[in-house]
Amino acid sequence: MNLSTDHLAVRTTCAYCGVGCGVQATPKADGTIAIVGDKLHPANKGRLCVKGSALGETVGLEGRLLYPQLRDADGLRRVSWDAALDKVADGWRAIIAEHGPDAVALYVSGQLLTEDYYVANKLMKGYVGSANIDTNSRLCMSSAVAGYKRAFGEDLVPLCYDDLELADMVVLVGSNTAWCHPILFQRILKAKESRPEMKIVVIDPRRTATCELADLHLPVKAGTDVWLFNGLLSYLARIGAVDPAFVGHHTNGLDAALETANIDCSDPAAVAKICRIELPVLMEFYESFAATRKTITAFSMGVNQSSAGTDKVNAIINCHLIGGRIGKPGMGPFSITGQPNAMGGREVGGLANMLAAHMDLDRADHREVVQTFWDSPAIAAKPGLKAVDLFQAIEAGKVKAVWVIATNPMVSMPDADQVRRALEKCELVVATDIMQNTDTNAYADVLLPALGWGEKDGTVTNSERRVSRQRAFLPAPGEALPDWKILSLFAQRMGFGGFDFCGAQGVFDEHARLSGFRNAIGDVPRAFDMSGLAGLNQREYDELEPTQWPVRRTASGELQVEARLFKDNVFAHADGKARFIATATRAPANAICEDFPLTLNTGRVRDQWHTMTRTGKSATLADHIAESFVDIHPQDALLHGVREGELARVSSAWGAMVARVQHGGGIPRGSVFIPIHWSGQTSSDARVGALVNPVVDPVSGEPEFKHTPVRIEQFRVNWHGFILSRTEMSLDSVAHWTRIQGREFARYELAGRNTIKDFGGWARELLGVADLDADWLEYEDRTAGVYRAVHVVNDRIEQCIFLSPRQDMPSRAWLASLFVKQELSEIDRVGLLVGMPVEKGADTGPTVCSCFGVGRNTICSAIIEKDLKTVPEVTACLKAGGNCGSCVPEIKKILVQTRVEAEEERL
Ligand SMILES: Nc1nc2c(c(=O)[nH]1)N[C@H]1C(S)=C(S)[C@@H](COP(=O)(O)OP(=O)(O)OC[C@H]3O[C@@H](n4cnc5c(=O)[nH]c(N)nc54)[C@H](O)[C@@H]3O)O[C@H]1N2
Ligand SMILES: Nc1nc2c(c(=O)[nH]1)N[C@H]1C(S)=C(S)[C@@H](COP(=O)(O)OP(=O)(O)OC[C@H]3O[C@@H](n4cnc5c(=O)[nH]c(N)nc54)[C@H](O)[C@@H]3O)O[C@H]1N2
Ligand code: SF4
Ligand SMILES: [Mo]
Repeated sequence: MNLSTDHLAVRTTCAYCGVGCGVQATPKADGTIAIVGDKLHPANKGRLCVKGSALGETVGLEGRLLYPQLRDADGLRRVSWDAALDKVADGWRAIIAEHGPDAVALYVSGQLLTEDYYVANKLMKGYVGSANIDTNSRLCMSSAVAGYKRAFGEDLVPLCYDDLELADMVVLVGSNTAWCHPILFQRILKAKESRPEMKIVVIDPRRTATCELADLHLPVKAGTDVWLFNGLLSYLARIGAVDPAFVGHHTNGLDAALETANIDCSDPAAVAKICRIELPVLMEFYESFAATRKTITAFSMGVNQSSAGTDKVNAIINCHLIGGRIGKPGMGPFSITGQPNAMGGREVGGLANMLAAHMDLDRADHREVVQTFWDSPAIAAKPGLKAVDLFQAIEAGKVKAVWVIATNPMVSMPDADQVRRALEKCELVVATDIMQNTDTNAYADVLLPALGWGEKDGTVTNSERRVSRQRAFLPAPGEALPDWKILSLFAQRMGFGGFDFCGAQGVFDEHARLSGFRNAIGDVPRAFDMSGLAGLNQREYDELEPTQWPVRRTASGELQVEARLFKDNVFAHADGKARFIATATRAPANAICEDFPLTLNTGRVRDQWHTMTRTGKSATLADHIAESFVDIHPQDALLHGVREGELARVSSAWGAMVARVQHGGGIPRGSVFIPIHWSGQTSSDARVGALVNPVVDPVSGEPEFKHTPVRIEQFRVNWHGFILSRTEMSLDSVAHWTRIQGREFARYELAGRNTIKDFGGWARELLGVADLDADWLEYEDRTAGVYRAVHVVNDRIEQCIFLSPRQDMPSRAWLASLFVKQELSEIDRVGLLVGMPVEKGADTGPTVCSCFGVGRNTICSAIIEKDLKTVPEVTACLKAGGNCGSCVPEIKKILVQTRVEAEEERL
């Protein structure tokens, strides 16, 4: 019998980052999903990073929100779609009637498909008649959008990915590309392998994994990028590295920008001092930039998420304009987008200050175009509330209903405890999500179930303006519906016409038509033009190949695509010219002080996605970094009385959290780094958003996520411990816990403040093992305060618990390996009692290569025993690093460390 399911393979697009890799998903006969990279997709050409490779582990229905629910005094209860949507529509109608359309709001997400996003925007701006729709892209891309608009007149990312391979120098600013955009990073590395003279520069206060393979790292002092790039502009002008023809014919404003830059950035020595970069390193960067025509400056959240974010973006663009490094292959300022559809959101005008199809809210002619096209009863005439202002207006009672879609603001907003206060106060909170339990859903009055990745259909646009199809390969679970459909059903209930779409294809068609509708009114045509994709029928839409915009049809019907913008040096401002923007330097909004002497920097880790509602389901992805941590310089740790491996409480003027102290080796003195991923679902108190300063950039409204003054102190506990359990636990009684997904079990890291008198009784109660006849192995050393117990059912390990006053606990990797065994051996039982593996090599150490599950100990032993010297040798020996390559920078670091340590031992 032929059990092959290859004929079921569906080509779709990854659910995660803005690289937008093509994925081929094949449902298997055993119910699992095989995931491989799509060789035909131009973004990744068959490669996938570890998150993409693990997509199959995240599509299960555990924890899914499957039915509409309403909250009443007794909690949530399941209701019909009709009842749920009536509740929302009645609520909105009453609030609008009494308080006007600005008393309601949508808060949406760059993880919506373009079709969903389009309908949300049309609903608010054209029918409700308010621009109170903002998106989590405010927290992400809004500074880049504002910077591009100021410079070019339209939000246009001029490059394509191929340019990264054509460049002679790639400058990565505030971007941990190796971890956050792994496939782009690998494309850059591959290019460098074949052209070693290609230079990679990283500008980041931390020495990140991205730095491991860079030629030059500028550990810029957080928040000082404007000084750095103003200094570069000043230097380029001074040495005559200027393209006078380009500047003269195609730009405005150089003199003013230079004058501003020269105020405090004309002396490289002074810039070096402010930016805390050694002068020779700074000069090497300046000289290389001047000498290299084909230069790309790619930037991400270290630039955007700042109270000077928009100025940082323009300071970078200025340096490209002065030498005409734009519009040609291999050069330009490149904003790397975060979410899978950050760009689609920009196309439909998802931000509160934008109109659809790259048109402007504040232009009457644009409003007229959009309203005419929509034939809508209203058109929002003034910008709506930006994310931070929106939640403040909710708390102040000005906005009385909010509908949150595909984002988790209780975790991801700055001053996240303020979001809680706002949601508690809000009259009507609606949340559309794919998961039942999220920190935000806990405050919703109405929960609406959406289709998730693998079930829904539509398009996303990646960082290089490439539109790709996400295609369904799984049946719709429960009563979940596509987001565009939920919004359309709601709109119809509100009595609005214009929402009877036949399907995602119908929405896409309308979006594509609007982009071409009276595109050239007034002045320069808008570059955002997808009119070439208008009129696709269902089959053509289903078969749509990844396509970049602008895309138009020639007179003979051929598709005409532009991979790069500004080839002819025509920009989108009315005069066709680009603008230099004068960017005056200013320090981050809140300075450190006696009470809060350290700067908190926040960001991502390699194997988790945002608030972990999806990646948190994968045991493969949990292996790399299991718990939240606070990375701190060893000298600062000493100064503040915290120790590596122990828990610390970090607090700011806004809130507090607890995480484990680590010395990652890449953090400068005076700052700490904490990842953003842990929520109330995965840990008792590791929500870093609660600490973050809600100050925003004055132009873009983007919060300063990378620069909050904090202090750190010991989090005192009496005991440490952990549990591995096949059943889920509730640990409210424990002072600090983190839940980590394992294979066939959940792991809980614990720390307690209580004094345990009766270990056995306490452990049995916590694990719920009341039966005294249960197969229960136990060891207790009262005086040392050490306790361990194992609950065995049918010779398989069911649960285990280990407690100690110190951090001297057995290897979790070893214990995890026992959970996949059908039967425990005698040697395993002995090991469990003595608290360590009896067999050599059983403890593989923390996972480095998630794809092949290779641990650090295994890699270190192989390096010593087999005398391995290079990453390819490690890969040949252990496979580690041979699939997605995301761990290559870490293997390289381990190689260096292990060989240095071995050498020291030999001497
Ligand atoms: N693994 C993983 N990948 C992701 C995501 C994820 O959750 N997990 N999320 C996606 C999303 S939505 C986004 S927006 C992107 C974000 O991608 P990145 O922007 O690459 O990621 P971050 O870790 O937020 O921050 C980048 C770096 O900015 C540095 N930085 C902090 N302050 C400054 C500064 O003042 N100047 C400079 N030059 N650098 C500074 C930080 O030290 C950090 O290393 O990642 C996308 N990809
Ligand atoms: N401290 C700090 N905070 C940050 C950042 C930082 O660097 N530091 N970065 C910011 C950035 S750049 C970003 S992009 C945000 C991200 O922050 P969020 O958007 O809040 O994070 P996610 O976990 O991606 O939330 C997505 C939600 O949508 C749900 N979901 C998934 N698919 C679907 C779907 O198809 N339909 C619907 N309706 N729901 C779905 C998920 O279950 C999840 O609850 O975080 C921001 N917050
Ligand atoms: S780089 Fe990784 S997370 Fe990003 S789209 Fe590609 S496979 Fe997905
Ligand atoms: Mo983002």
